[in-house]
Amino acid sequence: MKFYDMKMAPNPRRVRMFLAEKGISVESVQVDILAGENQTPAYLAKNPRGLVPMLELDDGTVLDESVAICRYFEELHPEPNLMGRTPLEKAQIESWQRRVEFDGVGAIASIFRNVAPQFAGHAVPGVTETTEQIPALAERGALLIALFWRDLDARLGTSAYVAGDRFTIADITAFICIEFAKWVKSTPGPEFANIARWYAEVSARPSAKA
Ligand SMILES: N[C@@H](CCC(=O)N[C@@H](CS)C(=O)NCC(=O)O)C(=O)O
Repeated sequence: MKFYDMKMAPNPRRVRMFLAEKGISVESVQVDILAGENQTPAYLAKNPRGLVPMLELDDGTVLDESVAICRYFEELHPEPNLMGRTPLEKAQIESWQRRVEFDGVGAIASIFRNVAPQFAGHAVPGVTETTEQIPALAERGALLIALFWRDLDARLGTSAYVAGDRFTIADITAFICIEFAKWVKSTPGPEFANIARWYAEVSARPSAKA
């Protein structure tokens, strides 16, 4: 199998961190988005969405969503568990993971993709047609991320980790969200002490360097 990765990009990093937590190593191929390598005919033939990460299995089957790739490895290598054991725990972790992905990563992506000069005319990831940047979407992203930091801080004031009392995929998504927020200078401020406590702990994990 091959993992199509881009060292700098946030979504592939989520999967790398997940694999590092599990101690799994997979052959990887770097895809340079800025050079358009995700939009070559060869790449689009494998993954018509033109996105990274992508996992290609030995029989040619492709998985093209970060969390689906994580799910695949979770099923193959259940321990250490990152996606839940009981029906309730699985549902709770999924709920937090999705919430962080949509409300947090989505807001930062909305800022980044609508202001970063390198994505002018290419505001929507993967789309080969021209998609212009819309500054108002960046403004709304800034509004939404402020609400998200407030909510995440409240959560981490009553919970050791994002989805409960142990580290899970929801923490990986939230950690990558903060790393991504650095690119657009939208990280949570020092008033969010609970996020700061949690971020220091997660940053100290070896997988944070993946
Ligand atoms: N929901 C997807 C999002 C993937 C995504 O947006 N990937 C970005 C890199 S972080 C990408 O491929 N961008 C390609 C582009 O900008 O054309 C996932 O989590 O796998």
